[in-house]
Amino acid sequence: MTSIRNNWTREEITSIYNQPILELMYQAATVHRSYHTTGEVQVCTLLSVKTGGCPEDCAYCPQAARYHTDVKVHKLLEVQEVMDAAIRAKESGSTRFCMGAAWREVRDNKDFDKVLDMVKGVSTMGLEVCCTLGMLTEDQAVKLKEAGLYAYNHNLDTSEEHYDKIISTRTYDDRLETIDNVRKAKLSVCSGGIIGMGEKEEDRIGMLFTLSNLPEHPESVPVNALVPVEGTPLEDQPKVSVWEMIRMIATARILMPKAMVRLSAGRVRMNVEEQALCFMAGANSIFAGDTLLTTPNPDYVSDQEMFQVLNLTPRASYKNGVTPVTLEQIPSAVQ
Ligand code: SAM
Ligand code: DTB
Ligand code: SF4
Repeated sequence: MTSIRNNWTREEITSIYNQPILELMYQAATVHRSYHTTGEVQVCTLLSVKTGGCPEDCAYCPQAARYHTDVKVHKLLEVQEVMDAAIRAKESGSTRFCMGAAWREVRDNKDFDKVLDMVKGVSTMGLEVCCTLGMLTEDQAVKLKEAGLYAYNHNLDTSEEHYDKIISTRTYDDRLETIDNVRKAKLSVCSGGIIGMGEKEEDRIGMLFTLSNLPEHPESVPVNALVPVEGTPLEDQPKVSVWEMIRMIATARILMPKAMVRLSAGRVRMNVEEQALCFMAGANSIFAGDTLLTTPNPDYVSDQEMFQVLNLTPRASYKNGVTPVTLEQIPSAVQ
């Protein structure tokens, strides 16, 4: 087994990334096999619990209030609606349920209390519960943990150098600080990014450099291909090729061997053969369900067919040994 390292240099990452593609895939597949069960894929479901109207200016995002997109703005869902969606996700085979909110940051208000109730409810269903709610303080991260949250998603999205070309309303350091707060609360960290936003190859390498040199690697690394949405500044970006996705996934796999590398947004524009190459290159997680947060994703039937053709098996929840929370374990303050 290769060792886990947090001292990768840009030069090392560049030479891994730029290997001939078949060599890169072979190296990544070898690392993958020594750390994970081949053919096992984690199936996650996303739910947008608060949609649109976001004050941030992320150039890729259909939910930013300042861009005129077709996204239907929706206030925070009711706890029961979320519970029903989680039951459907579980019945369709997902083991992780991720709730997303179009917020800049979490505020200590009634909406946050409602999200804590959602987390409390979903975590007792045996699903790994994840949230992505924007910036968090350590105190808020602890409250989420106490409510039964398993993981928190907070993407770096791109390199530090490219960041201000994509977002001006927050900084890279803000992002890193939230990730640190999530770690301090002993939550599992999910952090990755998007390719296809006009960044250079050095930016993709730069993002992997930051992720793989965090004091602890994220347990999940989502690799998203930009979904260009009409009305956003990035609406006309060309489609990323499968080879670019493979290079990102394979390099992430080699740098962060234990992480779940998630083939995230963009699957809707990939055929089964292309997705197979991504699994070969070390991807071992997907989002299932016909919508991501607001944009389309492959439907249930086509994913079922893909799992059969590629002999993939869904990964069980809490496989790393952490057991699900039960109601008895939740401190009374949040019950
Ligand atoms: N507002 C919170 C935040 O920004 O952290 C949580 C929700 S935000 C929609 C979660 C992630 O979705 C972003 O960090 C970005 O990586 C991804 N995302 C948003 N729009 C996307 C798009 N058009 N294509 C690909 N990924 C996208
Ligand atoms: C992640 O990295 N990708 C997901 C999840 N984490 C939250 C979100 C993808 C969103 C794609 C655009 C949309 O559907 O709105
Ligand atoms: Fe808001 Fe998140 Fe979209 Fe940025 S990515 S506009 S913070 S919802």
